Amino acid sequence: MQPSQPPSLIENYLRDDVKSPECEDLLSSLPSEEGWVQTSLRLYRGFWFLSWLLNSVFACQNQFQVHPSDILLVTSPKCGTTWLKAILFALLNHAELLATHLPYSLLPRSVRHSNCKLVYLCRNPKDTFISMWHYFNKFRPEEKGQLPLLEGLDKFCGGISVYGPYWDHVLGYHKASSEMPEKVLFVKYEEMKADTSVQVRRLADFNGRPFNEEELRNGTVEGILRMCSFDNLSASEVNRSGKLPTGVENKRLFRKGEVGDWVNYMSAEMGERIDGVMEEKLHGSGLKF
Ligand code: PAP
Repeated sequence: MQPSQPPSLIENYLRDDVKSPECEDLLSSLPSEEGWVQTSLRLYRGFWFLSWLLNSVFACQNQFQVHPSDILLVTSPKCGTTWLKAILFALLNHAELLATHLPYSLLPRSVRHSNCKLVYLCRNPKDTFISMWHYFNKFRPEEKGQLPLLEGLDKFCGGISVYGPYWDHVLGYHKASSEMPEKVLFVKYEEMKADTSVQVRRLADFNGRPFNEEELRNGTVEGILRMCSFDNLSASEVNRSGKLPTGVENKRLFRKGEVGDWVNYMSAEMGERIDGVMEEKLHGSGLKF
């Protein structure tokens, strides 16, 4: 007999019935919306989740115990997790690194109340939206075709995206970083692209392991930049042919890695719609994209 395999991420995207009896009642009481692929999204404490992932969210909230020396990488989907994970992995001398998309308000208690550090990476919402649209289209069944871009835009601007509303995700960590800068480092993808070297040194300082004179002289920073560059990571064998434990092919995580790619897909008016929503939602926060 074949041991039963857990469903792959792709299979999960196509089914809606992965629930434990314990949370079935809770799940069915949550507001629901049609998702970007095939399965529905559920609104849980102000954020939209893939139905089949909520079990793991509950388990993580209830059981995850962080170690005070842990560093957690947090992102909203498609903001550059893969890139920053590689950089932090190099900075931490190849230590295991935890990464999550959970909103700040839904982080396990042990994370919020311990001395562990969080690095939060966000990205211009227009590029995030386009990256997300491409990514989820890859999981849609052939008969459904691509999600029409305008339909995706309506969802994104209405806050209905995985771990969205996007603005609430970003605002949660922006506020936490303003209040506890020693605990939460707030980083923008665009700043990383503009001067990766400066940001890598900022990350090292935040992690409490600044580069020493010798490392600065012998090109350690430049080595990390080269190793973690889009070209190098996307060309590596493991990323061309490997898969994540979820079943997603690593190559799906590398598309273009550029700033401003949204102009190749959206009209100026569509871009202004996202700008308008973000301006309204971020008003008074001091955060701008
Ligand atoms: P995830 O949410 O599925 O984990 P994540 O890694 O956060 O995805 O984001 C993927 C984006 O980061 C892709 O952007 P794009 O669709 O606009 O191209 C991907 O190309 C980009 N990316 C991946 N690696 C790098 C890198 N080394 N440098 C810059 N951007 C990168």
